[in-house]
Amino acid sequence: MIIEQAEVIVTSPDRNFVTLKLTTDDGLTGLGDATLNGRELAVVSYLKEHVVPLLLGRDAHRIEDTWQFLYRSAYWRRGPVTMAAVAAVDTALWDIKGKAAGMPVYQLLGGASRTGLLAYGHASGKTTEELFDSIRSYQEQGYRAIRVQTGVPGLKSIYGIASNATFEANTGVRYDYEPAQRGDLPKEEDWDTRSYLRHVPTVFEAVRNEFGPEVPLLHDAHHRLTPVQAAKLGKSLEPYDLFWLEDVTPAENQEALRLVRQHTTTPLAIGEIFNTVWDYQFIIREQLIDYVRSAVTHTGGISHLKKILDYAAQYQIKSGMHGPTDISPVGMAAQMHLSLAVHNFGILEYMKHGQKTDQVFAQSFTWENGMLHPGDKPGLGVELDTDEAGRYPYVRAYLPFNRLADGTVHDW
Ligand code: GCO
Ligand code: MG
Repeated sequence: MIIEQAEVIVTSPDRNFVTLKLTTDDGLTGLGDATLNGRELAVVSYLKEHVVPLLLGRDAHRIEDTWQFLYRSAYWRRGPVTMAAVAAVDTALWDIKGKAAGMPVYQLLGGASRTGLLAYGHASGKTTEELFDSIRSYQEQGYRAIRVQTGVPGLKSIYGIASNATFEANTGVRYDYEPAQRGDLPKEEDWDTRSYLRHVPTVFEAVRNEFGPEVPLLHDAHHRLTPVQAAKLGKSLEPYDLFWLEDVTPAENQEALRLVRQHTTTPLAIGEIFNTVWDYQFIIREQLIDYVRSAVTHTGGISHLKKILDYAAQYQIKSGMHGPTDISPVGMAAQMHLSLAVHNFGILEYMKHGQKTDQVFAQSFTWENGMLHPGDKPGLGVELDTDEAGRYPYVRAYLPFNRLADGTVHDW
């Protein structure tokens, strides 16, 4: 079980993905996702230049020791680039251990705590009519829980809404599937908080009237509000009984959530851009959130996210792992195994990848009646077809950014 080979594979079937592939002297392979949307090549270089040389010759069984070694020996701790690189190594080692044991990774994490994983999909529409069609189509695909993102009158383009047909035809990309746009420069979007705060509650009222009280609804404010604006939004959405309201304030300031929490009983989710337990230390201890949004890919892997979730469990806080298209099939598989095993699972985001991606990554998870299951193949259950991956070289892509009407850059 000595690591003999470590390859960093970059491929861009429907979007960019970075995958670490480890091979041991007895021929076992393990995969880890290291995709950091819009900054992919920084992680490639971190892995290739600084991590791969440290891995060769190490015992692949020593997952915790390798994690601690990579985290502590760098001296420069934390940060999305470092933690995505550490995550890829950790995930690949769990994959290898599962294969060595002949067991799916969830068995090594304590076994299944449930039969399947509730997952939510992304409905969106510029108008209420388009939104309703989108919600219906997600329900037809079996989704039981649905995230609702809406256009705002006066704003041209906004986070989470499908691009228009012309854009889609020109680029082959639908915006609700992929916010990162291929091209040399990031796309500029516009933002107006007052219009947004006025409009969103009216949309949720319309959705509840049309689809009834049962369906779990979610919404992502994507870091754009001040604490008092966030509190106001949470309060105004209370009648519509959201499953969660996500990322209401910019994530750096954990204390902002105190004010939000004092004013609303709408459940709060945060953390997709956090990368260690230290980012959660205060908000979990003070019980300021209800769901941990971290993905395995961006939080140091299965080992570290499990520690965050065990800490969160003491406060009845549940998992709500980040599962957009920029988490690769390897990252999604890793978080399905972890989600199946931990007691405090809440929900999993599941956006579905494109066809080309599914050809590059052979997967063994199942999706039935709105529930995911990682499957029972040894390890993570994902294999990468390197020939197929080689057909799609890296394409530069950026996430968009926001400007207010007067030209000021705003949080995206
Ligand atoms: C979500 C996220 C994504 C992010 C994207 C950035 O809730 O799924 O907010 O849409 O914007 O993953 O890379
Ligand atoms: Mg989000």
